[in-house]
Amino acid sequence: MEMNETKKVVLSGIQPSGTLTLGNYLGALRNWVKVQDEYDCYYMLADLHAITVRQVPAELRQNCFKTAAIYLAAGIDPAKSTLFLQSTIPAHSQLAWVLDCYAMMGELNRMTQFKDKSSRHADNINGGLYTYPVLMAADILLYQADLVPVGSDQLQHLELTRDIATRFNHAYSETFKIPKGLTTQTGARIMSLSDPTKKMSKSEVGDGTIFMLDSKDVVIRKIRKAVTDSDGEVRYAEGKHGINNLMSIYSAVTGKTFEEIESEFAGKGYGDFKLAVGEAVADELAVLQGEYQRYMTDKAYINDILIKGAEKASYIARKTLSKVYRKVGFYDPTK
Ligand code: ATP
Ligand code: LTN
Repeated sequence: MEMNETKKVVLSGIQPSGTLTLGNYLGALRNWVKVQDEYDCYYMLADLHAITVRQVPAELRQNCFKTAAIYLAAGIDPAKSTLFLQSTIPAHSQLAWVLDCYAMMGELNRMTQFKDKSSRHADNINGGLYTYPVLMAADILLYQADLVPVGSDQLQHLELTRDIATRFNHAYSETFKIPKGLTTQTGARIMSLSDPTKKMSKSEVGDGTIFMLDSKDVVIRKIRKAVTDSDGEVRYAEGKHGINNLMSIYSAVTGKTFEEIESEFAGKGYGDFKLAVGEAVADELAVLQGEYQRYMTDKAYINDILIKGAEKASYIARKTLSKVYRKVGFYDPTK
């Protein structure tokens, strides 16, 4: 038996719908890197999901490549983890269709991301946006994933995935592993710097989002401008959304607890604190940005990783899909 067969399986993805943010990094990517040694990891670029919102084709293509370079620069090691583009494996779309027939309208109606995205893209409330979580369920269930490292905004989709899988298993027989989410204590939900009651997101325009490729100056400027309160004390407390968010960021990056941060900045103002947060974030990103530039010059290397990753992933995906096709009763004329 190969070592991998005994390891738990991890699967996750990020939409290549723009430049990745500090939220994507602290909520997801950084944790993907941490679990690579322990688990058999599959990390995809969720390009099928990305087209639920209008994309400029040339930009989407470029963002797919750039996001792959960011994965590698952040420390995803292709010798340990399998990297691939979702659209290169037809089984994702195929299983999604089957699972659509096991997902209830009432369940999909409750998804907060759908409600949020429909209000932000009122001119394009398409069917893909609605069935988005079912495609995500297909991504996860195809690989019989045990664990799914995501930010807390995705936990509702994960709960739906578990419900669909359980329903299918009960209707037929044990087919899918029931996955669990993997979130961290700090960093699971980074808020926008300009409106700390909203999630920081790739698609936000303005200075509320820190992008992983922002220069040190830009990072420091954005954090200096971050919305806070007039209390003036660096402490974690209900209602202090801006400061709580900066403390979470600082804690996630430095590993310091909230108590340690409070005593470090006791008697100091928000200005000093913001500068420290800005420097810590910029320093963490700087290392990765250097690596990113290096990978961006090596197209052949990245393409090769994505091709090899898809070969490995599709073998497993096809195995689950054919099991599902058999269980639902599709006739196979080759057998
Ligand atoms: P978009 O704005 O294009 O909808 P997004 O920035 O919300 O995108 P996704 O591709 O939807 O990013 O998310 C990828 C991963 O990053 C998911 O695991 C998600 O939970 C995590 N994530 C996204 N934003 C944050 C955030 N602000 N804090 C923590 N984790 C986040
Ligand atoms: N919907 C996720 C991206 C995503 C994903 C997945 C995450 C697509 N497929 C499978 C984990 C597992 C998001 O973050 N918006």
